[in-house]
Amino acid sequence: MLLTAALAASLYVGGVAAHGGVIAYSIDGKYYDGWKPYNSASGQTSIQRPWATFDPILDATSSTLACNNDGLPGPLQLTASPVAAGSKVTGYWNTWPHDTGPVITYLSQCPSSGCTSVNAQTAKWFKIQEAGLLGGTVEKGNWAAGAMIANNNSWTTTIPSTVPSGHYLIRFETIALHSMPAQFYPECAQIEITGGGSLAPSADQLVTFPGGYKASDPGVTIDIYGQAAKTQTTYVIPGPRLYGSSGGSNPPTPTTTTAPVLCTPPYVLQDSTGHPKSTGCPLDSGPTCNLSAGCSLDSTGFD
Ligand SMILES: *[C@@H]1O[C@H](CO)[C@@H](O)[C@H](O)[C@H]1NC(C)=O
Ligand SMILES: *[C@@H]1O[C@H](CO)[C@@H](O)[C@H](O)[C@H]1NC(C)=O
Ligand SMILES: [Cu+2]
Repeated sequence: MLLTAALAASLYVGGVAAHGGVIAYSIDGKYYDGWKPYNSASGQTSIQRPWATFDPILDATSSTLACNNDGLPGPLQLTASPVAAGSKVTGYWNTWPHDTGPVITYLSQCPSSGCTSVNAQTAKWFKIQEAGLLGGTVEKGNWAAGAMIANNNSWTTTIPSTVPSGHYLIRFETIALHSMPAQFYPECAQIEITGGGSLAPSADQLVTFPGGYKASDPGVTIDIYGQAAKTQTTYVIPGPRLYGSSGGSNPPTPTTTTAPVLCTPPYVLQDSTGHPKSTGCPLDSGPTCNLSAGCSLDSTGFD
């Protein structure tokens, strides 16, 4: 009986090994175990919000996109505290199989009573770090997810020293682009930031999940095996403009410039942060839109 159970368990783990998520954190050198999706929920204590399965989310507008399924507070939910503003927070993934795609980190501020009462699906998130295509072409280049794998399946984000002190959810996400539709892997943890600054995110830097991404976002629809991917050297990371991108502590991600492209309605040209470009994209004239050059299907632009 025991042998059978052990064998079944090992087969099961093998079956889910192609996916996963953030399984642990370290914050300023202190290590925190994550939630264990395949263990009983009973008695589990973690700073991480519970999640149920290693499977990816395949819909950019899924109700579970904020903190995975179900992302509700655990019965014995913990919060990492204090986390000094400016701290380095590392997320550790299981042995990660998907080396094509971005890695993105968000924060969401909770009330002063803490995050445990907060429904992640209605929380407002801002992006504190993002990395996508680091070099080369979409088809064969180096992606942030590959760098994460190379770095012990881990990704380190610095809490901006400018964010106001308080309770936050921190959301690490990688999006795998090796198959279509794109695969979303978000997990969240609760932290309390101390010694922060006074730069609140602006309204255009805040999104909800679902809401922050669209199925039609170029960073979601991208075909890494298509003809355009052979020469394309840019990737539009989905989501809002980076927090503090005009003066925060995180240096802005280097942007690569592309030649102006004219887009016809209902297409608009987006910049590298997914916002409509204010110039170079007349809505009432121009040739057929070149989707591979960064045009998006949303005539109203982001938001
Ligand atoms: C690599 O990651 C594991 C967690 O998956 C962690 O326990 C270990 O300390 C890390 N190794 C280094 C050298 O950071
Ligand atoms: C579309 O844009 C891509 C990237 O800028 C470019 O390589 C390609 O030649 C363009 N295609 C057309 C038909 O203009
Ligand atoms: Cu997978």
